[in-house]
Amino acid sequence: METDYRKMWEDLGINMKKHDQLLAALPLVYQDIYLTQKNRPKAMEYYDFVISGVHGIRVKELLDAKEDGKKVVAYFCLYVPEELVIASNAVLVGLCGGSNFVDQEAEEVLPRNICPLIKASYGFKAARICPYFQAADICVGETTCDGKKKMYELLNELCPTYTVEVPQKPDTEQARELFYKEIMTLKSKLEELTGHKITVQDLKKSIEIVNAKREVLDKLISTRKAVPPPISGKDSLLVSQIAFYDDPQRFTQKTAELVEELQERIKNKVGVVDANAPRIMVSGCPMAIPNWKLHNIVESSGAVIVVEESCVGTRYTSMGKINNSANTVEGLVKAISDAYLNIHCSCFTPNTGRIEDNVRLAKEFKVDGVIHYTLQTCHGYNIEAAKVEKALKEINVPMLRIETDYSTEDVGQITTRVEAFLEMLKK
Ligand code: BJ8
Repeated sequence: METDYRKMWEDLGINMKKHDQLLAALPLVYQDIYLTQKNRPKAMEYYDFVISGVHGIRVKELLDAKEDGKKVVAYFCLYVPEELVIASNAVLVGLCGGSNFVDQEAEEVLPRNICPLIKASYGFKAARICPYFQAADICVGETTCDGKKKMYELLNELCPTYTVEVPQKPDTEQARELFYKEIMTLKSKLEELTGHKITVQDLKKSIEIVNAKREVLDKLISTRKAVPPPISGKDSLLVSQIAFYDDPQRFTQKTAELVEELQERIKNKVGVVDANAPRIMVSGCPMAIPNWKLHNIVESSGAVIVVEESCVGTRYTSMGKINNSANTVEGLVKAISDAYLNIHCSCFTPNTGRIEDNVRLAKEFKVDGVIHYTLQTCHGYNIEAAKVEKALKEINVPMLRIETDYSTEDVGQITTRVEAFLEMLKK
C-alpha cells in the first residue's frame, strides 16, 4: 500500500516521516488483536481488507470524488446528520481520534489534561497525519461537551469548521425547534459549499441509504443476543467503527453478507466462545479506531462482549428508521432532526433515555455484567455512571467502572480489575 499511495499522501501534505511510523505500527497491533482470533466469520475478511488499506483505498475514493467536483465533509459525532450531507452531494467521512500517537502535537496547543478523544481529534490535523482530514473541505462539529466545543474553535484555524448547536434538554419543544433550525442552517451551509440545492428527492434517497445502513447494523447487533454469540465483541466493534467512513452502500451490502453468515452460525449453534463465557455489556464513551484496548482485555480474559451501549454500538442505530414520507424539504429535515434527538448522549440533561437503554439492553442481551467505560476527564459519562450503576443494581446486574485513556500504561491494572470482576460474576 505504501508504495502505491506515497505520492497521494505527499500531495495531501502528509507528514510522511511520522505517517510512516504510524503505518508501521498498525499492522502489528491489528495482527495481535484481530488476526489471532479463532473461528472468525469468513465475511470479516472485508473489514480486514479495509483496515489493511486504511489510508489508501478509501482516501483515493474521496480524492476521485473531489476530481468529479464533490466536496468532502468530515465529522466526529453522531449528531451530525449523515442524510443531509449525502443529500448535498458531498461525501461524508467520520474521523476517528482513537490513538495517542499525536499527543505531542496536540499538547502544543491544547491542555495536557483533557479527554484523549478531543486531543487526538485535533492532533491528527495539527500533525498532518490523517489523509482523510487532509482531504476534507470542511469539518462539522457540534456543541456536545465543553472540550469538543472549544477544540472546534481552534480546529477552525487549521481546517474550516462549522459547529452545529445541539440542545441539551432534548425533551422540550424548544429543543426540537432549535435543533431543527440548526439543521436547516447546516443545510444552507452545505448547499453553499457544494453548490447543490438539496431537493425532496435527494433527501428521500439519502434517508433510504442511511436507514438501510442502520438497519443492517441493528441486525448485526441483534445476532449477538445468541448464546454463544456468533461474533466477537472486537469484530463487531470494528464493523461499527468502519461504518463511519466506508462508502455507505458498499458497507451495507458487505455487512448484510456478514449478518447472513452469522445467522447461519446461530442456526448451527456455532459461536466464537464457549456458551458459558461471561457475557459483558460495555457502556459509555465511544471507541474510535484504533481504540480496541478494553475489548481486547475483556475478551482475552475469557469473557465475550455482547453489546455496546455506545456511539459505536446501539446509540448509532437508536434513532431507528427515519420516516421519509414527507413531501417537503422542511418536513424531511424535521423528521431527521427529531430522530437525531433520540441519541442518548450524556451531554443531555436529564438523560433518562440512556439509563433505560442500559437496563433494557442488559436484559435483552442476557448480560452477566456491565463495564462502564469512561475516557479520562469525560465528566458527562463519568458522572452519569452513578445513575447507570444504580439502575443496573435494581435488576441485579453488577457494574465495573473503568476510566482510562489511549496509553498502554494501565493495561496491566485494568486486566487485573477485569479478571477480578469476571471471577466475581462466575461466583
Ligand atoms: S453523541 S458520545 S460521539 S458527543 S469528546 S463527550 S468522550 S469528553 S465523544 Fe460523543 Fe457525539 Fe455524545 Fe456520541 Fe466525553 Fe471526550 Fe467529550 Fe466525548
